[in-house]
Amino acid sequence: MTDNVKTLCPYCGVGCGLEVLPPNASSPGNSNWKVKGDRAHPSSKGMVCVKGATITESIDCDRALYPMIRESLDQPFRRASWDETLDLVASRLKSVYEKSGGDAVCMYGSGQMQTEDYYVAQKLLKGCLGTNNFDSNSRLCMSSAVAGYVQSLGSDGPPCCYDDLELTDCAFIIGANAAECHPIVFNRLQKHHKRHHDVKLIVVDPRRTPTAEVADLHLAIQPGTDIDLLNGIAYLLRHWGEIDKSFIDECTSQFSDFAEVIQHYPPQEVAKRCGISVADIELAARYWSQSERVLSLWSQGVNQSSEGTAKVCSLINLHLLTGQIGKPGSGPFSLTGQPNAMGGREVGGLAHLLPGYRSVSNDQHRQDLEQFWQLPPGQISPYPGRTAWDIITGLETGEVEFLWIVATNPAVSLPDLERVKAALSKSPFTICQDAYYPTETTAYAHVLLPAAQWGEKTGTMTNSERVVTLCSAFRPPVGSALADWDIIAQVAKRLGFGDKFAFTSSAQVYDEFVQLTRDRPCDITGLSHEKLLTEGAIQWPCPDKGDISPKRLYTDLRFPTADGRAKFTSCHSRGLAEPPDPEYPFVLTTGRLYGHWHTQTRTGRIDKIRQMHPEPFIEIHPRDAHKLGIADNEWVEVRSRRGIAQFPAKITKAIAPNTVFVPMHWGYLWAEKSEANALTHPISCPDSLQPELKACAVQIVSLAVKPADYSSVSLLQTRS
Ligand SMILES: Nc1nc2c(c(=O)[nH]1)N[C@H]1C(S)=C(S)[C@@H](COP(=O)(O)OP(=O)(O)OC[C@H]3O[C@@H](n4cnc5c(=O)[nH]c(N)nc54)[C@H](O)[C@@H]3O)O[C@H]1N2
Ligand SMILES: Nc1nc2c(c(=O)[nH]1)N[C@H]1C(S)=C(S)[C@@H](COP(=O)(O)OP(=O)(O)OC[C@H]3O[C@@H](n4cnc5c(=O)[nH]c(N)nc54)[C@H](O)[C@@H]3O)O[C@H]1N2
Ligand code: SF4
Ligand SMILES: [Mo]
Repeated sequence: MTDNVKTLCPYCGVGCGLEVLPPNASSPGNSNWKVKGDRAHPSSKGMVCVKGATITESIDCDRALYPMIRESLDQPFRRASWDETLDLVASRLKSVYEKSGGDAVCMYGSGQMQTEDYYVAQKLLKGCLGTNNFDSNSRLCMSSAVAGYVQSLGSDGPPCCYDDLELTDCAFIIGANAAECHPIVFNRLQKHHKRHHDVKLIVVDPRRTPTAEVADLHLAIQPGTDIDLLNGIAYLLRHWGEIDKSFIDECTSQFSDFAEVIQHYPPQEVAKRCGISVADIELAARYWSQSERVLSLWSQGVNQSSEGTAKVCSLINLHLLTGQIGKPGSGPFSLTGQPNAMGGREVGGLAHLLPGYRSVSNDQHRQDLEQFWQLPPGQISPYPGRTAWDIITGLETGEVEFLWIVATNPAVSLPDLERVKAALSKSPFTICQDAYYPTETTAYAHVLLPAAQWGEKTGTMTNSERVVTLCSAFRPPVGSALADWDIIAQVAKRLGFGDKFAFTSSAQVYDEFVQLTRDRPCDITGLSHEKLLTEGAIQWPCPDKGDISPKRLYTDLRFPTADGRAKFTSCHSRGLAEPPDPEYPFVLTTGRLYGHWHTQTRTGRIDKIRQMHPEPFIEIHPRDAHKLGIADNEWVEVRSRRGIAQFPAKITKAIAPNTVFVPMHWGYLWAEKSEANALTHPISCPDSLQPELKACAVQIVSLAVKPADYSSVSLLQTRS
């Protein structure tokens, strides 16, 4: 291939279009593929951040090249052929299924799978095997946003689009560090903010992040007090009469319950609970009331909480109270984390969902799927399958006997890691299907399946603003790696479902899937690989018949609920699941850095990015450091009820007092005793079942010097 190839950045949910340029024949020695932003892409208009710009530098480092198998975890892997490996996987799955039923089988996937990969997995697990035990790392990421949208608006699906970033009068960013985590979304917003002095930017975050740095108002609330703040703003708006009465009357339900709840949030009370001033709460409410168009943006500071869904609903309540939805420049806009977290939702990639924004608990929805997949009536289970954490507890009890992990690295990213690792060690049979080797999780696998990754397979992904982009292959897979959908389909064929998995290309998989979206909120019956290739990225809804759809959802102010009205879902604040106490006096929060992507399988192998973020660290407020007698760069041990970790201290006013911050990126392969999740707990939101990865109680002890046995390993250094 010699022409430039258009594709999508495979990192974050912003979904920037990329153009890949073939290695330059005229400059020998430079054999790398290069990328640049695709100016024609509607979401990013040619912009990229450091991660997108350096993506090709990692595509040949430490790849998983061949299938590998071993009898038990204490043995070395041996290379095997695809035939031998797939036969082993299929026969093991079959014997577990026959002995213990479908519920002993689990697949744990990822928002980094393409839509086609996801679809084939849903058809095999939820359809043919009749188990809903497919969950993905979106459980740790977007499931509170999904549950909140469904409860408040009747359906999942962010109603806004990126053009709203340039049309808003007030951006309310809560629990998101967009400058580092959604850089191109943030660029667009920041340009608009700079250009128009009357446009306001409010940031709610216990840390003074680069996002908060440029805000007109930074509300550095104590972790877990978001609902207090949101209800407090609602209290003031109502008190001042700054609410949209006709919108409330005509387009919403349950307002009186909400009015009752917010009465309990007067500003003095809220200020005390949140640890901010009354004046700042009033200013935030003023910005809301004085702005014609308010756009709120959120991510994990809201979702990763034991009251995540309630936080999302409380935020949407503010939009309903002020009629800030369904019009340009306004609305509640969740920023999706992974490149295809949205596609995963379309295709039903969580344990309670089915393709086409359907739910396993809905009789009609199951019937739709059973007919479409030509399965016997009653084949699909009406009960949600195991969530990510339930898979771990299922390994503990022995109920899970077959675990297939695809495109995620749970030995770093799940909470309470010691428990996770102990459970994985007990697993009778684990498959790790990854593009890289080793990862922290491959140590717990019996079978390694090498996956073709970005650039080596063609498929689709959907970004935060519902834009679907075709990610085209531009080079063959390394070694004998295969596309994820193909691997899953080959196992399905060996299980006797050949007629249902006779796909010969991912384009065929897509054609089948889109039929399942007909007349659903995420209707994409008008899309195909061919169309996306010739016309470029396209936003949904995109039906194959009827009018061109609007860029925004709910512009007619009708909502997909039973009565067509959006619902006020009133919630009281419950606070943190594990609040600090005298023994564990600090709240640990965790998150991301600009250059690194999650568990570093790619960014850890890129020099430029390693130089940007060479080592893990812990942020501590100067007041707390003083009390603990800790100087900048001194080593500390952080202990929670579940585990320990050690870091050099970074003493900074950027973190609120009583709160400390650790980045999530360092698993045990990259630095010793530096895992944020050694400390976190698995308690989750009762509605979304998303764990509270953003807060746990810890104590901090000075070590003064670097522990003698510490090594910031780096795979690259140890291997070269
Ligand atoms: N550079 C980079 N970008 C990424 C990723 C990456 O790994 N690296 N990953 C992608 C993915 S999958 C995701 S999900 C997104 C995540 O994107 P974000 O959610 O923006 O990122 P985080 O750093 O996890 O958390 C955001 C902020 O939540 C704050 N926070 C903690 N507790 C609370 C609280 O109780 N209330 C409030 N209001 N805020 C709180 C933290 O201080 C933190 O600054 O990023 C995506 N983009
Ligand atoms: N403490 C704490 N923990 C967190 C979070 C937090 O904020 N704090 N955030 C949570 C969130 S929001 C998320 S999204 C998760 C992310 O956590 P993970 O999903 O565990 O992180 P990644 O490093 O992105 O793992 C993706 C894996 O897929 C592999 N891969 C890449 N491309 C392909 C492909 O095409 N096919 C296959 N089969 N494999 C591929 C990569 O090599 C990598 O091993 O972490 C969660 N955990
Ligand atoms: S903003 Fe996100 S999608 Fe865009 S280049 Fe950066 S990591 Fe990739
Ligand atoms: Mo995420």
